[in-house]
Formats: sequence, structure tokens, C-alpha cells
Amino acid sequence: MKSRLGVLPVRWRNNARSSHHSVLPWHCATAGSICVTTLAYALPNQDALAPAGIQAAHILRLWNLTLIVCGVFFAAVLAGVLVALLRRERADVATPPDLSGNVRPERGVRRSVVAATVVSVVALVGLVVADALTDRALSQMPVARALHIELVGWDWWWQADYAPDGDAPGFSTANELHIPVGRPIVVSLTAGDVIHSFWVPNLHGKKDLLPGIRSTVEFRADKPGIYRGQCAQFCGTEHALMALAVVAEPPDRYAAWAAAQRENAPDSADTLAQRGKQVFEQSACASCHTVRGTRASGALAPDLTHLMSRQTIAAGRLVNNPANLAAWIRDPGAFKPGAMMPPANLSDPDLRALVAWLGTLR
Ligand code: HEC
Ligand SMILES: [Cu+2]
Repeated sequence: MKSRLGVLPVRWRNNARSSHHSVLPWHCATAGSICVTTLAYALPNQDALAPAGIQAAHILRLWNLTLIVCGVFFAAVLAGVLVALLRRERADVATPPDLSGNVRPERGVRRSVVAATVVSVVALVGLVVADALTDRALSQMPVARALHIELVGWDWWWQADYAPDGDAPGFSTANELHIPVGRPIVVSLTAGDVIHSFWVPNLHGKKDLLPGIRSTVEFRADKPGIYRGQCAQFCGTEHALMALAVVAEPPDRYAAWAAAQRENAPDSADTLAQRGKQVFEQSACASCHTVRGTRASGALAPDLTHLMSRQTIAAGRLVNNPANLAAWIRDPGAFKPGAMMPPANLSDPDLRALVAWLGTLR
């Protein structure tokens, strides 16, 4: 019998704007431990109407213009219908149809129709021009000194390979990007299996990840915060559970995070954790997952070297805590039916040791 107690699905609340929109972990950390432990719940909603960077701001401007133009036309059409309804002559079933308009020229009507057509065409051409200008603005973001990240989409998780940055070597991680505020980010996109789509609405529009083809997306976060991304292209059963967190933080915090990610997994003196490491290295885990600094170097699954630096596991599916880790390892399909990770057939003590060791991967 397995217990589901303590298994807390992350509720990405998509229907109401979170008041925690710009709550950052370091603010939280000073505000008290309750905030830290519930942090994953405080992950904000994705929100294209709350741009946190220059690219999303361009897109929001185009959206606002389109909304205003279409709103005005919609109101005008409704007003026209209303006027026609109010001006119509009263009639009942017995009233004969008035077809005199078919032979009598209606100059006034013709003029209004021509005027409305001209105004509509001008407005539509205006929207096309605005669209082209937005496209141009998006392509003109300066990318000097950009941070380069290679993102690979897999069913149903994100592999992130950070390129070497100056003298610092690159590193791999998964499902949670950290980026420095104010610095251009160039993400090169490709897919390992099927088509996925990268979409972090607070930062930029959508861009597909295609197997065998490399495309790039360029953006910049101008406001620190945690921004939710979501695969935006149907990629199989768990498509809806393929989220991505983007943590935009001040450059020094980013540098500290990146430096920690470059390290190998720390050694633990704890005997339970050491036992857990053995379990990991000797079971199937090691053939799919990499933990740098151990014998595990699989390349089919998220890099777990610094698993505990992530707020969620399984691409946003669960809050990252020991109870959820144990439940996930025991039966991934219970949380993501069809997940590409098999259930582990481990004894309770082995599982406990394994989770204890995973807990040291900070
Ligand atoms: C057949 C390959 C495979 C094996 C074997 C495997 N995993 Fe996984 N694992 C995956 C894949 C694929 C994912 C991503 C699943 C998803 O999010 O849809 C994953 C996800 C995870 C995650 C969540 C990582 C994150 O950041 O989201 C953890 C933790 C994990 N596995 C631990 C283990 C442990 C411990 C074992 C051994 C008991 C194991 N895995 C065995 C393929 C595997
Ligand atoms: Cu996908």
C-alpha cells in the first residue's frame, strides 16, 4: 500500500491573477519559513498582459492596439444594427414585403457603405502595418553580451544546456531556467522527439522546438520575478503537464546560482545518503539520469546534479519536497500517466535512502 498523504500537486492557478506576482524567493526567505516551504504555490500565473521584459512589452502594445481597433468596430457594428432595428417600420406576418428599395436608388445608403468599407480597409491595413512594425521591433533587440542557452524539448520535460559564459564553463540543468535581469538571453531551440513550443508569456511570444532544426528566441527580463512557461504545442498525453519556470534575478544572484550549478554533486558524510547514492548508481536511475560527480551519466532524463535547487519536479507537476520525490519515484505514472520514467521497484528502506541522498543534491 502506498500512501498519497503529503503529495501536493502544484496548482498553477491559471484563472486568477496571483497577488504574489513579483514575490521573489529571497524576499520570501527573509519573511519567514512558511513562505519558503509554500513557495512553489506562490509561483505566479503566466500572464501575457503583465510584460516583464522588452519583447513582451512590444507584443502587449500590438495586442492593445488590436483590441481597441476591433473593439471600436464591434461597437460601431452593434450600434448600426441597433439603429436599423429602432428605425424599422412596425410589421406583422400580414404586412407585404417592401421591395421598392430594389429599384429605387438609395444614395445615402450607398455612401455609408462605401465610407464604412474604406474605413475598414484603412483600419485593417493599419493593423497589418502595426504587426510588421512589431515584428521588426522584436528582431531588433540588442543581443551583445547575450547569455546563450540551448533548450531541448522532450516528452514531457525541458533540457537546458547553458553555454560557456566568458571564462566560465557551461552546465546542464532541467525544467527551471535562471536568467540575469537586464541581460539579453538567446535561447536556441530544438526538440529531441516531437514538436514542442516554448512559451513564457510574461517574457515573449511562442516559438516552436522542432526535431532536427534549430531556431532561436531572444528576450530580456527587465523585472525580477518567477515567470511560468508552458509547452504550447500538443506533444502527447502529458503536454499539459510540461511547464517551465524562468527565474529572473539580479545579476549577482544569477552568478551565484550559475556557479553552484557548475559544481559537481556534493559528497555527503551521512550514511543514509551514501546508501541512497549506491541505490541510485546501481539501479536503472543511472542509465537515464546524470548526476555529475557520480557514476550516473544517462542522457535520457533531467540532469539531477542540483535537483534540490529546483522548486518543482516533473516539469512543474509537483512541489519539490521529500514526500513528493518518494511518491514520484515509486510511481511516476500516478502523476503523469504515460511519463517516460518507469516505476521503481525499490524496498522502503532503499527508497528512503535514495530520497535522503537526492535531498543532498543542492
Ligand atoms: C527510462 C529512463 C528513466 C529511468 C530508469 C529513471 N528515470 Fe527519472 N525521469 C525520467 C524522465 C524521462 C523524467 C522526466 C519525466 C517528466 O517530467 O515527464 C524523469 C524525472 C525524474 C525526476 C524529476 C526531475 C525533475 O527535475 O523534474 C526525478 C527526481 C527522477 N526522475 C528520479 C529518478 C530516480 C531516483 C530513478 C531510479 C529509481 C529514476 N528517475 C529512473 C527517466 C527515467
Ligand atoms: Cu511539449
